[in-house]
Amino acid sequence: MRRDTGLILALDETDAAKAVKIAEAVSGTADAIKINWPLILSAGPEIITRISEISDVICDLKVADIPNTVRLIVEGAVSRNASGVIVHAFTGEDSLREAVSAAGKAQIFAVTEMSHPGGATFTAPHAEEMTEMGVRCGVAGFIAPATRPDRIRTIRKIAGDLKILSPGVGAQGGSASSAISAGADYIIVGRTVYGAKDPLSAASAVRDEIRPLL
Ligand code: OMP
Repeated sequence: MRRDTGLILALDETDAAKAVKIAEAVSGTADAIKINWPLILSAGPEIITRISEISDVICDLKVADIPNTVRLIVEGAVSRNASGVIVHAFTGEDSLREAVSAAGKAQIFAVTEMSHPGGATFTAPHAEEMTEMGVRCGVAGFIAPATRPDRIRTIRKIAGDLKILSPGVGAQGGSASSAISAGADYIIVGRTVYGAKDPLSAASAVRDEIRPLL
């Protein structure tokens, strides 16, 4: 995945035609487009391949299962041309290793601490351990919360050179520049961009905010 702008668009738009239009408009300004269940459930899994014709695609399936099921899901995403897949780390080392193995050349990103308030209850107390485990398992990077930049700083110390992708900017209250300054490589932004009247100018505003910090 390139790092020209440091912006990843979270395309949680459920109208498939609108989603494709937004992807086309924003693709030059975002380094990748992240697709989650809302769009996959409304448009069908073919949307992964369709968006991959426009941009690198990260499939945010938040896979959390036994190793065999993890493999089947990751293979299903990669065979549709996903460049990356987001999985949960709390399932443990065997499931995480299986995800990395099933991904082949695609990249696995493991969730450490989630960005919403509930993320502080169960994920935060184990985020450091989950990051250490991710490093051992060979993941490409981690998801860490833009809503708590101090936690990005902590996770960065463990993650070393691995990527940190950080959601929670805008609609969830986090700041893009604070997350990048704390050690994130990419900012994941959804509603602030795809929900804007002009998604390209909203994406450009985030790009311009973080450009001096990359
Ligand atoms: P907005 O809040 O609309 O910017 O969207 C954030 C996107 O990042 C959504 O697609 C979430 O599912 C995703 N996300 C989080 O918000 N918090 C997390 O802790 C992890 C993710 C994620 O894995 O991408």
